[in-house]
Amino acid sequence: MKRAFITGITGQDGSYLAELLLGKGYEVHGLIRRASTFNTSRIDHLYVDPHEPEARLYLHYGDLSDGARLATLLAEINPDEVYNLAAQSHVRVSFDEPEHTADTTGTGTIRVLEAVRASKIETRYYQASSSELYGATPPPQNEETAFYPRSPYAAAKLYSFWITKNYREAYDLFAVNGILFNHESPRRGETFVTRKITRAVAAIKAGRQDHVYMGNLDAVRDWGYAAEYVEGMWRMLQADTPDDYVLATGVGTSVREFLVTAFEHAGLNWEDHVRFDERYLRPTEVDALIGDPSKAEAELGWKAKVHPLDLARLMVDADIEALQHAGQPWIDRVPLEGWPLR
Ligand code: NAP
Ligand code: G4F
Repeated sequence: MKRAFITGITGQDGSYLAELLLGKGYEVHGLIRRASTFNTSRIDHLYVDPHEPEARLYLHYGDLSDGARLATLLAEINPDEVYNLAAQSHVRVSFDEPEHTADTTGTGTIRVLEAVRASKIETRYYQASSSELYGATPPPQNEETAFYPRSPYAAAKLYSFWITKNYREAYDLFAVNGILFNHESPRRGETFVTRKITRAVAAIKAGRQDHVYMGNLDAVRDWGYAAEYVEGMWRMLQADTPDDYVLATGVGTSVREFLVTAFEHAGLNWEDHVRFDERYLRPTEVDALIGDPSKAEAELGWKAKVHPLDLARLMVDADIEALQHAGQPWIDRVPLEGWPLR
C-alpha cells in the first residue's frame, strides 16, 4: 500500500486529493492546524474511526511554521509521496498580511523540503505552484513564460517554485512544481471570487440577501474544476522523471462573464444586485491569466474537461442545493457582507 502525506488537507485541493488517493488504495496522512473550532468540514465525509482496521486516513497536528514537527512527522510516517498544498492562499489578504504570507507560503516550503532531507526518507515531492507567478506577463502562459509576480503571495510562491527546482537539481530529489491556474468547486473558500458570486446568487435567489459588493470585474482568469486538477498533481508524481507542468483549461473568462452566467443561471438580472466596493481591489492587479496546458496533455495525458462557464453553473446549483438544507451555519450566522473579509 502506498502512503502519502498532504499538507493543506483541510483545504479545497487537499480534500479532493485525499479522496482521489484513498480511491487509489493509498494510506493518507494529513497535516492539520490546531484550531479552537473544528476545521475538518471538507474531509468529514472521509472519516473512518482510526481504531477500525479499514481506516486509511490519519490526521496529525502541525503547522508550516514548525519545521521540527514536520521532520519528526515525516520520519514517523515515511511517505512515498509528499504533497505540499498548505499556504496562506488568498492574494488580496497577502497585501494585508505580507509577512505571515511569506512565512507560510514561502518559508513553509523550505521547512517541508528540509524535513524531507532531515528525515532521510525516500519520497517524491509535489509543490503547489501557481499561475500567479506570471502576474504581469500577458497570456497565453506556459512553462517557458517569464514570471512577473504582482503580490506578496506571488512573490512567496516564486521562492517556493525556485527552491523546489533547486532541491531537485542539488539533491537529486524527485520534486515537481504544478503551476496550476485557478481551479474552483463547491468546496472553494467562500471569499474567492467564484464562490463569493455563486453563494451570493443562491442567497439572493432564496430572498436572504439583496446585493453583493464586488471589486474589479474586468480581470480575466482561466477557471477549471478542482476535482480534475488533483488527478494532474498525482500524475506528475507518477512520471518517469521530475518536471514542472502547467494545468489549465486554456479558456479565458472575465469575472463579469462568470458573474453574468451565474446570475442568469438562477434567473436573476445581475445589474439589480451587484454593487462596487473598492475594498476588493488590489494595489497591483493581475489582469489576465490564460494557461497553455499542452505539455501536461502530451506528457501526462491530462486534459481539463469542465470549462469556466460550465463551472459557474455547477457551482450555482451546488450553492442553491446547500441552502435548501436546513442548518447551513454559514448562511444563518455569517452575513455575507457583515465581516470585513476580503
Ligand atoms: P485553501 O483552500 O486555501 O487551503 C489551504 C490549506 O492550507 C488549508 O488546509 C489550510 O488549513 C492550510 N494552511 C494554511 N496555513 C497553514 C499553516 N501555517 N500550516 C499548515 N497548514 C496551513 O487552498 P486551495 O485552493 O486548496 O489551494 C491549495 C494550494 O494550491 C495552495 O498552496 C494554493 O496557494 C495553491 N494554488 C491554488 C490554486 C487555486 O486556484 N485553488 C491555484 C494555484 C495554486 P486551514 O483549513 O486550517 O485554514
Ligand atoms: O478569486 P480570486 O481571489 O483569485 P486569484 O487572486 O486569481 O487567486 C487564486 O488563484 C491563484 C491562481 O492563479 C492561486 F494561486 C491563489 O491561491 C488563488 O486561489 O480573484 C480572482 C479575480 C481577481 O482579479 C480579483 O481582483 O477576481 C477579482 N475580484 C473582483 N471582485 C475579486 C472580487 N476577487 C475577490 N476575491 N473578491 C471580490 O469581491
